[in-house]
Amino acid sequence: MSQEVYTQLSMAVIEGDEELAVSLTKQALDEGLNPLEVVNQGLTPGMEVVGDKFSCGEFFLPHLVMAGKAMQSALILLEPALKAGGLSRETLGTVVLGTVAGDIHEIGKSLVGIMLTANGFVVHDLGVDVPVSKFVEKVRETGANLVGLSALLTTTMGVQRRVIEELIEAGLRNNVKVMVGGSPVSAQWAQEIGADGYAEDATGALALARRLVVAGPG
Ligand code: B12
Repeated sequence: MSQEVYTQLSMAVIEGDEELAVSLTKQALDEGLNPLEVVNQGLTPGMEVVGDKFSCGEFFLPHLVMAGKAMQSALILLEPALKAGGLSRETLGTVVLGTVAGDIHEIGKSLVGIMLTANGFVVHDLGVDVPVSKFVEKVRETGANLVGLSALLTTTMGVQRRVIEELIEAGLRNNVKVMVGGSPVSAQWAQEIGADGYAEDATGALALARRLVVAGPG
């Protein structure tokens, strides 16, 4: 039965039908489905199709906007259940998170924030289109031990490198681990720019954050 709801949810995102995405998400929660599965098996596969259709010229910007709204509204509903499903009640670390300058993609970054918050991290989410200097200031202000940089565009990936350079310049790099993500980003890119790690999705981001914080500074 759950697979049917997931397929319908994917379709609702592909069609950019916010109302349907919201009502199906309510239904999924009422049926007691796992909220993370709703994200990973319903909403995200739909978004992948939207991206593919955009790449091949079948979809245009308004489709991305509508699909984005549908997924975001569904995520707002899922957020309390995702947070309640978290395991850790102790504070594991402090994270400064954001989508880098020039980039307004929000959904994946927010999902990473929800997963980290749910599992014991204090997250300072700076939002989207975040200037390099703002990441540095926030790390200094909060004494964060982790920075998460999201970039969804090949044209904004380079800003991740600039944040790392500015952290070095500010003398903060030895106190803070840097993790990077977003669809064009890879483990190889992370290594190339001197980040401490890369994760493909929000579950991976949580595992990585745990690993980096346990490893400690330096
Ligand atoms: C929805 C969407 C939009 C929406 C975003 C709405 C919103 N509020 O966020 C809007 C309409 C704003 C948009 C705009 C544009 N978009 Co757009 N967009 C997408 C789309 C279809 C889905 C992105 C998404 O939300 N996915 C769902 C989430 C859950 O997945 P995610 O973002 O990948 O995040 C996961 C992982 O990457 C990872 N992760 C993400 N961040 C981080 C951070 C850390 C630290 C870690 C560890 C992990 C991590 O975990 C997340 C959760 O699992 C993608 C397609 C794609 N395949 O990515 C295109 C895509 C990213 N967009 C694209 C483009 C070209 C654009 C525009 C330039 C279009 C235009 N002509 O204007 C503009 C750019 C605007 C800008 N300056 O930023 C291209 C980018 C091509 C490229 N390689 O550069 C893509 C790939 C589409 C395509 N196939 O061509 N877009």
